[in-house]
Amino acid sequence: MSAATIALIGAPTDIGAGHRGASMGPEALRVAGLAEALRERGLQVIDAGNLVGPVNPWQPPTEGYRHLAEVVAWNRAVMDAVYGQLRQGRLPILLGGDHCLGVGSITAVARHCREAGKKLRILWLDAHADFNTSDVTPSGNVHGMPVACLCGLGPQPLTHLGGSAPAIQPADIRQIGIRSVDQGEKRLVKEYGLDIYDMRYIDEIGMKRAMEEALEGVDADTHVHVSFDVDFLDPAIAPGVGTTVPGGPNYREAQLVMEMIADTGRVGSIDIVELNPAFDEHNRTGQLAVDLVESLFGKSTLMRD
Ligand code: HAR
Ligand code: MN
Ligand code: MN
Ligand code: MN
Repeated sequence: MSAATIALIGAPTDIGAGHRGASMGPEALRVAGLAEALRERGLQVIDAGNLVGPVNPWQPPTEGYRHLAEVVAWNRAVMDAVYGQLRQGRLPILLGGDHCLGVGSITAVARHCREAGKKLRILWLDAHADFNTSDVTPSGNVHGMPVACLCGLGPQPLTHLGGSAPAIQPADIRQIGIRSVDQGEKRLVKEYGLDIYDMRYIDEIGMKRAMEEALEGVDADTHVHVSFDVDFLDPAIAPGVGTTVPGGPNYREAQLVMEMIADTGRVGSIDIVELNPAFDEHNRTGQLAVDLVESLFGKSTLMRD
């Protein structure tokens, strides 16, 4: 387990989402005791507070995007903050906010990996592939587009957020828990060759084997980034998201995912996104997210070492 100090970075916005309320995610995670739970595990945690950015103007799409200028502003702030923490040797946890922020977060992580000579493995835990473009998006919501943007497909200010594009290669990423992909998006993920462990595959081979495959090749030179979209979880256990999709991982499957990632000892950065307290029940989804992130840092039922 990495002994790096953890830095919590709040990004209170729903600028890329189709429902309001993910802007309350950072505070819900704090109220659920994220920092305290990690400290209890013996980890050093600093809370860097919240980033600031434009308010949500709640406008319809223009040229295929909703709020593109505001999305770019938030992502710049996220990229700078995440990169700043990585540079200081800390392990950033981005508290979203909606998943459009994955562009800024992962652009920063990719730069850090290039500079440190590390391989990057992104584990994208989500119900959605988030590989839409302005041509195929059914909504214009940029939270459905971050993986495409990171792979160089999207509006120039997002694809080139870090200066050059693409920020990552499709081979850097494994998507787990996927069960909602739009028509045009399906064509694109095939074309780009994304490695997707969808729910059908998980049903057939089981979560253990799926995760073994998703983690294959992770070694001492790998920086693992976990982009945890809370809608990854089955809505029966995690109602507090804007875009629930039935048929997600249950409690034990989700724990196993986190435990197996923890076992690599290579987690270097995390996003917790799409938590939406406006849809939650007494912050139970926030508490579950904290519980799962504890497992990502090695909490498990029994001592295994
Ligand atoms: N695929 C749909 C769209 O692009 C819904 C995307 C929802 N995305 C998230 N993040 N909640 O994964 O509009
Ligand atoms: Mn997502
Ligand atoms: Mn999602
Ligand atoms: Mn690192």
